[in-house]
Amino acid sequence: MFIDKVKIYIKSGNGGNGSASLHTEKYVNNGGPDGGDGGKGGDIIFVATSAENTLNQFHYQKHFRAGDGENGGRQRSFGKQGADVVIKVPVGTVIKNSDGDIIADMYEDGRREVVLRGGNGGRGNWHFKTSRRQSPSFAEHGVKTAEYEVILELKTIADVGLVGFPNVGKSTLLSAVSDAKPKIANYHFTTLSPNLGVVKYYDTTFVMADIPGLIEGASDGAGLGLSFLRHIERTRLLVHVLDISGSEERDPVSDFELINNEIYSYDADLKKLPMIVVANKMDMPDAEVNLKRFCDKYGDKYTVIPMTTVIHEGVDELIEAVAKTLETLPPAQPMAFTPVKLQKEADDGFAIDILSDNVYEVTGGLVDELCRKVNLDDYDSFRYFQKVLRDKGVIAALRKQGASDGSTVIVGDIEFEFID
Ligand SMILES: Nc1nc2c(ncn2[C@@H]2O[C@H](COP(=O)(O)OP(=O)(O)OP(=O)(O)O)[C@@H](O)[C@H]2O)c(=O)[nH]1
Ligand SMILES: [Mg+2]
Repeated sequence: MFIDKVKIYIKSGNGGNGSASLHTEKYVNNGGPDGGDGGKGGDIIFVATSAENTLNQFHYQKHFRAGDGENGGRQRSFGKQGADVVIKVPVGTVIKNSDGDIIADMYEDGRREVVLRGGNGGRGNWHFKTSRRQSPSFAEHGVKTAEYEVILELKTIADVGLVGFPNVGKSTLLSAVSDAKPKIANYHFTTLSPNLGVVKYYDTTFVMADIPGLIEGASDGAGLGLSFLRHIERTRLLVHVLDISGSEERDPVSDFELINNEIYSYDADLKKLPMIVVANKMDMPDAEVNLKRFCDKYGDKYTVIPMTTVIHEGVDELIEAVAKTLETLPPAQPMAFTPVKLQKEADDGFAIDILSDNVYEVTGGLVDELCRKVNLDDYDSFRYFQKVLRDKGVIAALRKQGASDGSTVIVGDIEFEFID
């Protein structure tokens, strides 16, 4: 199993409610409001790690919820913050919303992105004490957060991508040039996920990825095709491995064309990637003849390196050719994108709609905020609500739109009569 695209569900913690406690003590009458603030909910944080190579862990766990903030208590005791949840993803994971817009590109090891913020805690009642309102018996509710769906897509980041028909010796090559230990066997599709290896060349290193599963029709999803083509996008150079002996009664020249065709029909931009050709299995019959035929056709266009990978012949030449070409190329770049945010920024705007004769509805961020803050069954609270409407210019705007004594005004869930 190799998962490189997965949908998961994330939710930051709710904010705790503020407390509406009134201080009581023996022999003290009306000690005043002492309700503490609710705690902030936990965040959902993604961290990139090179310790992971796949998104397989998300096959088992798809739901992530950060802790809720605790409610505030008496004696100004503050609610505890909810615990954050840290989700580790392999380097190269792109996080998208359900519309496919990019939220974050987890491009380098250790990169940390707060994708969802926990809801703020509600303020306790002592915040609302004024000279005229000595004992407010209401407090704010904490912000309740929503659950979001996000798509994780792994696009392996490597300097070099190894491509080629199944069984030509890609994994053998990766193990010969690097510290990677991929599985090697004499059948097709031995490799089921991109393996990464670090290749040393004097005092520099580069990362090589074995991109498996390319066959005819891969760009339409045949074989293991499409999912692996995704991993080629973020390489700087391709090494195309051929079984130059044609040992499986395949023609290396037409296989070369076939695989290139799949790569370029997946993404025409990939034509810009430089390509070095490895003519592998030079120890086998017919290799020399085929190599000549290949070079007659493509020798001018590509650097061709003959190799017998099983006995490490040609390894140094290949490493040198790759390292020298990489030196001439710009470093790998993160994707260019404008990040989107999952959560809307808080806004305190409002709009007024005239629903019918003398019925006005106020909507917008201000209303959402207000409705979470006040408990409208409570007289004090309702007074506070009216005051905010007045202070924020809602009452004036209503008047301007034609509201007068007796008009019906709808704000969120409540309906009241306009009194000028
Ligand atoms: N004779 C010979 N056999 C080789 C050479 N290189 C690799 N092989 C053999 O070819 C077979 C396939 O090698 P792999 O490295 O697994 O090939 P692959 O391209 O990774 O194949 P898949 O992962 O299945 O797509 C194995 O049996 C290797 O031992 C070589 O230079 N000469
Ligand atoms: Mg392999």
